[in-house]
Amino acid sequence: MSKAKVGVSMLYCLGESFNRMVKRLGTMDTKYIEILDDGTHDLNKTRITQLKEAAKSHSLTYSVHAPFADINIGSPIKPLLNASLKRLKQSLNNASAIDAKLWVFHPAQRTGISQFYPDADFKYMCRSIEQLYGQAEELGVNIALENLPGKYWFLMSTPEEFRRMYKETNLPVGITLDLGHANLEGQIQPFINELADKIVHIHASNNDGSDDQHNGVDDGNIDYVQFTTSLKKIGYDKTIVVESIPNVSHSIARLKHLLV
Ligand SMILES: [Mn+2]
Repeated sequence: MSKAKVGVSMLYCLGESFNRMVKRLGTMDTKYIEILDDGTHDLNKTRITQLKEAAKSHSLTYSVHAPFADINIGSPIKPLLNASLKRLKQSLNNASAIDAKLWVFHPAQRTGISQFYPDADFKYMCRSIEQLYGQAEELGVNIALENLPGKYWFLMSTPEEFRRMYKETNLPVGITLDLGHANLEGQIQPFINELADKIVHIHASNNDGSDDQHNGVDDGNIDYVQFTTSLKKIGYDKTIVVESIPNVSHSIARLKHLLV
């Protein structure tokens, strides 16, 4: 029986040097690695070569998390929107260069002036998704949009918003279900119930429901016993990546255990 593949995001070591992160790759308790193309770990030619070598020596399968710091695919400010798209397209090229199986990106964030232009951010976001999807298709990279919490001003916190995006773009963009984000909105079960066939990737961490704390999977009010049971029920056989900051190896072991 095919089952979910447990991976890990290298987000937790973003504060270290890129070279130190690369050295860790062969020592993780999984071959499914999510590389964060952001901050001081932004990818370039040299780093792409390093990652390809690591993948070859350790038989790693990569996904890439797009940059998200100061990026907004729904910005109403044209030059800033263009700057976001330029950086994201570069990241798509990077994902293709390291043979990443998936590229994960964040939705639009409302701004201080959004209230004056009702719905504009959603529409800009849909146009941006079309552009990114077009380039991803040319490169042969799969892309998946992540749910983010509404409480931090992001769009796409509910299944309804994903359905609307599908209606407006008519594109088969996948969903990365971030459990920490969904927990802040009480939306874990709704996503599983309503959009199971669209979920191609999962981010796993835990929190107490008040903030996106990125705790290890046992530290918070997300019930991972219940969640992994429902994953098995829907026959989920794709990746579930630990995106906690502390307790990374414990979280990997725990998920592997629960998903047996
Ligand atoms: Mn995430």
